[in-house]
Amino acid sequence: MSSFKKQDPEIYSIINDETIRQENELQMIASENYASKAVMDVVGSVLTNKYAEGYPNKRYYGGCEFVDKAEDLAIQRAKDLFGAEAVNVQPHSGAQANMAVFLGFLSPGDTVLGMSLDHGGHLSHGSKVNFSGRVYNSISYGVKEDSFLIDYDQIEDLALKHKPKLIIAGWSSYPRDLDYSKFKEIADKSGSLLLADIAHPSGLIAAELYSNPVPHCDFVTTTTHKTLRGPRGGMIMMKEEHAKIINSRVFPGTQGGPLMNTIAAKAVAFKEALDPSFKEYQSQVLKNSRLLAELLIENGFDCITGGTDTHLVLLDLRKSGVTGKEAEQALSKAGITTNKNAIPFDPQPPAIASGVRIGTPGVTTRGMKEDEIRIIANLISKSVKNFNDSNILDSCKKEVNELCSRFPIYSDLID
Ligand code: DSN
Repeated sequence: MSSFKKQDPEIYSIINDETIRQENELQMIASENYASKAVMDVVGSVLTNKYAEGYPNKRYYGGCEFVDKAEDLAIQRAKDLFGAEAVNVQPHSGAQANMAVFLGFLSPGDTVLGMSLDHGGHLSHGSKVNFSGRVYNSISYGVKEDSFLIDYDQIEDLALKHKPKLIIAGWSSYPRDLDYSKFKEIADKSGSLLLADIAHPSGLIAAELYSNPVPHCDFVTTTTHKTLRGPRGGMIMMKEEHAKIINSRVFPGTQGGPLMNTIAAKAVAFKEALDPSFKEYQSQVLKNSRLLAELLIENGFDCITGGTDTHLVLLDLRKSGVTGKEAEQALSKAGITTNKNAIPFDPQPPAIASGVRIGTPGVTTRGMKEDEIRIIANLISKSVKNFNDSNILDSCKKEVNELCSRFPIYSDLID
């Protein structure tokens, strides 16, 4: 990094500050992780200079002989990782991956059935403020009010009533496994195509610790930077029969030049994920999140669904007298980065929210295990319960800094 310190001291200093923040604080946003130095090096490589519109061996630019190999490797490794028939590694993000599916198989005004954002879905699954809910007729399913578990009967009723062209199985804040075979059964009954968005659990799926939707779905989209721990980006897996249309809707349908540096970094991350150590990592992510949920419940908090099958815990703060916003701010002052999150049937608006989403992928990448999760659970409890007490939050922050110093991650990148 020092190569540009003199040239642009302002940006240099901003990156240095951010590196210090990531090093000294506990990153517990469920959708974040710490990518390996190999992944980050490749993102910052000369591949960023290369235009490669098109696909391997069918490009609109010369000089693609090396980037072609990188893209082929990324595709092959993704197939090996998830058992997919066909893969497109070019989407710049998960939302763009979803957009390519919509553009490929739906016409404006067609009906799509996805999980409501309020109940843990994602913006690009039909939210009215997103292209998916503006261009298409979006219908939402949710969770049951008593258990906060997905209501498959409701999905079936809605599917049979509205005959959606596409059903989406996927979430950004639902802590439980999904029954993809049930989704497939419903999609078959209503004559719908089925898309699984595995942006959050894809790392767990690669490690065979969460159900794999690939055998059941027409399309499976994911981001590559959450539990999968690669560079920021997206990917689409699909049945071979859909590959031609999907490829043409990614490029030229929704994107121009692919980010070849990011695609090569995806290949690096997939190689890391194929290594047996990745399975151990994901298994620890799960042990950590389950223990965290258990300890927070022991400390008097409610967790949505009473626990987790994933890398995240969704705290329900309604009975704690603290809003999600207040909890997020208090945790931030204590050096623990999380995000306020709506809970299902939330009485608060999204900008305040009654929940906080807490994920274990980042701290587990740093090597933290059960002993450290015990410390973290206490720090979270203390911070949220004393959200207005700056002395207590300061002392929690000291403990967080001390804990982080025992599990360095990017310390050699700090100036
Ligand atoms: N924004 C991501 C998340 O935090 O879950 C989803 O795209």
